[in-house]
Amino acid sequence: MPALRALAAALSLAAPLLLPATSLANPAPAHPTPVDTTAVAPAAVDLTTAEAGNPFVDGWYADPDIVVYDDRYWVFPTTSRGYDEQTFMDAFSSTDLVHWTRHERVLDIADISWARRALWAPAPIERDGRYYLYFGANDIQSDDELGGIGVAVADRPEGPYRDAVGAPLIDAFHNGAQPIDQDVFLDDDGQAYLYYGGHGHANVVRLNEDMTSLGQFEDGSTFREITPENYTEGSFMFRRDGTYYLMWSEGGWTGPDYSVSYAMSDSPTGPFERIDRVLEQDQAVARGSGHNSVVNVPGTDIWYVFYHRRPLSETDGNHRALAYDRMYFNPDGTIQPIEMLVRDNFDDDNAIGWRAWGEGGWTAADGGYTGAAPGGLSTQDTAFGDLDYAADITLATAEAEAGLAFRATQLGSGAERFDGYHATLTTDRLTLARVTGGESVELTSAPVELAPGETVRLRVTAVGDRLAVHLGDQAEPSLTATDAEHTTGANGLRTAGPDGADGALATFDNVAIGDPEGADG
Ligand code: FUB
Repeated sequence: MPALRALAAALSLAAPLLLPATSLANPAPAHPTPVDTTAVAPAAVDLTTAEAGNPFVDGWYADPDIVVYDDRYWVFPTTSRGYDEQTFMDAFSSTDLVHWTRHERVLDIADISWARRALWAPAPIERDGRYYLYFGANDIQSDDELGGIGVAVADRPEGPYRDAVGAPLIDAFHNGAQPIDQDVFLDDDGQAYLYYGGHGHANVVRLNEDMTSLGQFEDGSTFREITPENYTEGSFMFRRDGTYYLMWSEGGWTGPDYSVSYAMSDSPTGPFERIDRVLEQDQAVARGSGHNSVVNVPGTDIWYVFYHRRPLSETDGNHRALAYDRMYFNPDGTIQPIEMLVRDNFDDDNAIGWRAWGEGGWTAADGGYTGAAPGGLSTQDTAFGDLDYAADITLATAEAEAGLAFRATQLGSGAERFDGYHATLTTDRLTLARVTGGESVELTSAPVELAPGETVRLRVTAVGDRLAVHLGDQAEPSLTATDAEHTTGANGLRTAGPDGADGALATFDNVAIGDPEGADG
């Protein structure tokens, strides 16, 4: 990887400082070797989060349930629209959790005689070569209404799924549980279970081997209440090292505080005592994080949690997007709090979640994100105050400038199209500037020597009023400033070019922003 050749580490240095080339190298690619799509098991994908960016697919979706079928990961979500428009379900598949293929309308109410609306929370499972998809429909509020939990079946993961029964499998309230939000779980002994329930109550039922009829427990009962403390809906069951984990959502799904908690048990039927909340909103990243599922990468102890969340600037309850993050366990089996990381390496050749401002076009291709003349800004929907923000930057021309915008507000409003700060590189200068009312004012700068086509990692830390800019992996900042004018806002990528410039100005890669742990501000 080409490197920055020299840098004057601070304005006070008269001569440029020579840096070791290795200090400016891009971080090693986070992705494992390419996926062999002929394999029968998926690649052992080992990622810290959706490193190609969350949301990992485009569109409003919710309640994602992930399953592994042969060499592919499959995600089946709810279509997040008004109830009357929730009449079909799409699915997404991937071999590497990076590149996703959309499979449209794998299930449609046209193929379910009793379903009218509110097609919710698909739960997939394969048994004996047949693919089952459990779903809720009609959002019934009483036993007088037609609807509940149904099951559809297909010969292939991508469907089409057809109603297997011709009627709901569960069509009434039992133990106070609304028949919605099912999850299907097949235990090692061959016994399958459905966990389900809304309106604050959860039940578990046994499924017979045909997967399309309900069994009974030893005591002759069909519906066993397992409601844990704080339960709202969205139950999910998985097993690790012989322990059964029940996860569920708490709070209201349209609100910011929707969240995920869990219990552990020696038995698939509980009791399930609430241990802790593990996933919730982050004021800097997203709100309403909930209704999750979990996948274990086969043959490993790598686990991911898939969930939906609401971007910070969205207020419509149905504006829910799909995300995943890594899930880690403590030695005693308890689950560590899940961190919603913000990364984008553009390896999926898209920029979902980014919004461009200004006239310059932005293109995600060849694993990078390129801003074109006349320049502009592209932001993520975040609100970081204290932050540690970095990206690899490659200037396309000797006249281009490119950098990181942070604590950006008033987006699209002024000549600079935001208020906030930016750290910007040209081929001969590194500048830290404050933007207010569309006017950019330099706080500090230093000379650099950078050639078009060279890639350098630019990193900004901000802790309160202490701002610092680093080049490469240098411990000591190249620029520092103290400024308290802007306290929080979005992170963005910024380009500018001379009048009359044409074409690409700069390409960005490996974007990462988070809390400034250990940042020296
Ligand atoms: O997406 C429809 C409903 O919203 C789900 O069934 C609930 O869990 C909530 O996520």
